[in-house]
Amino acid sequence: MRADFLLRNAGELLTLACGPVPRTGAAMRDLGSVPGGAVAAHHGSIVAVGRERDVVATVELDDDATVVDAKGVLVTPGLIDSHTHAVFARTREREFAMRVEGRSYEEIAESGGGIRSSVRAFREASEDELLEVGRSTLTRMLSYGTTTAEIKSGYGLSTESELKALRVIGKLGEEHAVRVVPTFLGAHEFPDEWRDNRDGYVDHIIEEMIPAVSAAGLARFCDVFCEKGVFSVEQSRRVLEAARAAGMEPKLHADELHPFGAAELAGELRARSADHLVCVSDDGVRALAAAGVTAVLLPGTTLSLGKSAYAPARKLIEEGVPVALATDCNPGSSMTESMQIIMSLASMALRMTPAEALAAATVNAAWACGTEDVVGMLEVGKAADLVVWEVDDHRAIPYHYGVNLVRKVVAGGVVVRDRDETLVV
Ligand code: IZC
Ligand code: ZN
Repeated sequence: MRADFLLRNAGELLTLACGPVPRTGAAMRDLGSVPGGAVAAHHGSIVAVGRERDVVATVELDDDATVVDAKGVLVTPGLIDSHTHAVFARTREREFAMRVEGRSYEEIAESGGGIRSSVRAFREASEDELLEVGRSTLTRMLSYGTTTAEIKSGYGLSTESELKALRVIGKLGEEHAVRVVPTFLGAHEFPDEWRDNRDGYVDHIIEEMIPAVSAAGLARFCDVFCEKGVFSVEQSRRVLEAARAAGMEPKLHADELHPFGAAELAGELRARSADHLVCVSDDGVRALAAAGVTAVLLPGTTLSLGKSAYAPARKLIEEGVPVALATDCNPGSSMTESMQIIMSLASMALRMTPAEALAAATVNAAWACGTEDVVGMLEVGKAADLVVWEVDDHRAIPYHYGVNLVRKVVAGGVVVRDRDETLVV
């Protein structure tokens, strides 16, 4: 077996390749540990993984192969950020400061700020300007260990501007080392011109936007902000059923700010994921478990909005719901690119064990954004997307928080980030 890439001398290699996908219950703590591990790849795909002597005996290394010495530290799959709004025109730190002084996210949205202020800026921005912001956001994600990111549209809210968003997301995926999964979120908010005719906007999404997005082949998933004051359960159902008929799989922003029956709808529709779930009802939890819908938890948003109640992660795991984590990276309610701080919050605020947090940021996140055939685990045939950490124990990732513990990032068998090279002292 030929190889053009070899990572050797991992103190501990966590493959996550140790069970069915997505992972539920106690299996979320199995990390597929290989002491003294190695990974070999050819043209970006893993051809051998396991104990170093077995890997080295299996492969024939090209003369000019890249060889990475992990020097005895922890190596994991690349992290996967399964819920982001990473393509936007402008940040909204003004609103953040207003929230710190006591205004709520919903009050700010009602008075013309919030998503609608992002929409006004987005519609004016050129594709090149948006690409520039998207590139720097993805590059920051990569430096924190993220090698796959889902990105939603949803700041255009007209056919033309939603297509612009999805074209930018598609271009980022082609040119950037981070793998990108595109999601259509035309049902993110009611734009100014449709505020007095909300059902009319829902019809417009179904009759115009979904067919246009589907014809252009620009989105894998369709998402809806199903929330009090935004899209009702009935409106969300209509949008997601139309999207599914047009070839896009459903996802939902569900029960973030109020118990709203959105998780129940996610179960009914057998959506790929229900995200946020801070206010999910017991019936909603059971509906997710019964339908096998993945809960994507976004504790960075709860922290950033200054709320004290977090999503019921323990209850979700105990009821058998697969749990994933994501940043929700967006200018309004969670301005971070770091899956490491999200893993810290998962342990500190959601009481997820460090092992559960890692499974939720890799294998289950891959499932949540439909990339489980390619990434999320280290096994033959999967992409050689890896993180070489500064630490030798996975528990140190959530424990040592607010700093970047990533030493090297490998995407498709190429070293795309190398802190060792940039250190001057
Ligand atoms: O820009 O505020 N919650 N969507 C749903 C967001 C937050 C993004 C934003
Ligand atoms: Zn979101």
